[in-house]
Amino acid sequence: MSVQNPQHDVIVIGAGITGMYQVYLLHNAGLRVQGYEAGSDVGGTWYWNRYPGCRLDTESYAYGYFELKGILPDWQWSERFASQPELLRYAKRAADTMGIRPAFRFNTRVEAAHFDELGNIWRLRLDDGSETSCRFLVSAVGPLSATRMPNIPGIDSFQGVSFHTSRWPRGEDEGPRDVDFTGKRVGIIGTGATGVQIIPIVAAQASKLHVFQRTANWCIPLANHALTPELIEELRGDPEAFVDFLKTTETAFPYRRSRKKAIDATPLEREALFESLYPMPGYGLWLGAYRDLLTNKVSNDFMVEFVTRKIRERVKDSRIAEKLIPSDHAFGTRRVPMETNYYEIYNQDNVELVDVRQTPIERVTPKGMQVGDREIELDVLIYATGFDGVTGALDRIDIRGRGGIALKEAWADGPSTYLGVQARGFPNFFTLVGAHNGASFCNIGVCGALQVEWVTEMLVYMRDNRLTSSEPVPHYEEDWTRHVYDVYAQTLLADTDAWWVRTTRNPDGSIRRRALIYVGGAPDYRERCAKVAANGYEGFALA
Ligand code: NA7
Repeated sequence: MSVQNPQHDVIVIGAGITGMYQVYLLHNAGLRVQGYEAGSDVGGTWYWNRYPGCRLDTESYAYGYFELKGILPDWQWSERFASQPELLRYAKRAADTMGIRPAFRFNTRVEAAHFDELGNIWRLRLDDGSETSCRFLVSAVGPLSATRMPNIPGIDSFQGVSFHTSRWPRGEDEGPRDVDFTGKRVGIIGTGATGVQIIPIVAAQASKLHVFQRTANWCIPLANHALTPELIEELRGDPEAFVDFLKTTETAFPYRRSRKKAIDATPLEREALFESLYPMPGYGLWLGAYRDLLTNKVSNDFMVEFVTRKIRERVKDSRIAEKLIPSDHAFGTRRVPMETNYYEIYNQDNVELVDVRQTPIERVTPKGMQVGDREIELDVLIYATGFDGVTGALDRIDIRGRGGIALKEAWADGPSTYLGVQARGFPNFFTLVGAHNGASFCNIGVCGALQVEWVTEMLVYMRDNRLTSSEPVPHYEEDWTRHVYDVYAQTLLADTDAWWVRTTRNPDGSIRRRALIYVGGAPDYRERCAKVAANGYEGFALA
């Protein structure tokens, strides 16, 4: 392999919606681009997560960038919050329309990517043992794709059926393979967004469902409903204008926070606003209420008091209700799971909430779960235990930059990046919807695509100006990284564990949390990126 001539101009890892769009735009720009994808087809999140109940918690018509931008002009969403089969159909149709499948190699995992300093190229090793190379390496591996199995002794000894929600057995079409829970004793570990989606579905079928909860979450109603073209028109209007509106909101969800602070409202005003938002579809309560929700504990407590009351109203047994009320984090400081009849299932005789914070799981046994001195017998055990968030998928690839430094080591104390796009020591390596960039705490359908467009423009600029190397200037990276951590520290999120935080213990026992996302708002982020581009990619050393 010639050092000067890599096999490809650009390699994109991942064929989720972001990676698909990246390959499409780079190919259209005339670059030689190759994609690799571990799955057998496109779709990313919607390819892997096929558990029953899996669906969007973003409004479909706000998430569907390919439809909004005219790539799929005739696409018709059937529900306000689309289900996984519909989303996978959407991704596949978009792939067909963009014609990007031939540019991808499927069933292929990138195992290693090493930067060759002499040749200024990235050399990749694939899981079939073959090697390839590129000038620019773009990660589109997704912030929630590295499945996390819990470290519970005896996991392999279980003799029933068990799987992680994001490795659900695949059906022949776009959906999950049917697993019949009728008459079965089922255990589900985890009560995050995934657990809260699947639990009511299993509860409707199983003879007995044990929900193993470690941390209660603040859940609010999804209020999903069917959509017609007329309703979409009414809710959204002109697609172009709608994208422009989404770009002005903090997270590209179709909500704008009230300009008012909760502490400045009267109790009656607050109650009226919360009551009006609670039954509404989507994230109004989290993203559309008072603007000091995530910065002022007193204001947050008003919301906590309100949602607490709702949980108590919905769960009949007060002892169970108290267990379902979070006691360790403020409202909205972790992803708020969106639920459909979630709290009501705890009124059913066939459902038991097992508080594994109070009585920890000892081990998985051949017959079920040992919790304290009790063995709970199960036929099916479902791990809704989440992901190694944001950096997890990159940690699983042996990525080495200048001097053979591993990315995982370079980021051992938390990511250090410039704009969340590039990191010093890893020239020509770009991360989409990755650590510290504004697309990772956002409606990824839109923010991921906007980031793809920005990266495309940068790579085209480099090509047109005969530039073959890009790497952050140290002090720009330091300033950005400090800014990311500072902004995070000013919010109530800073005191809470979530998939977007890396939590470690200092030698003195104190807890250290490093944010993996940027919470300064998507408009702020894009404005910074646009300014950097307008100034000839200021802060990137281009050569
Ligand atoms: P999450 O939100 O990370 O939730 C994982 C859940 O699994 C959470 O309740 C965890 O409890 C629980 N968990 C993990 N390990 C264990 C062990 N060992 N014992 C008991 N419970 C455990 O992942 P999701 O898949 O639900 O959602 C991810 C995102 O996807 C979501 O935010 C949306 O953006 C889409 P913990 O809270 O850690 O105590």
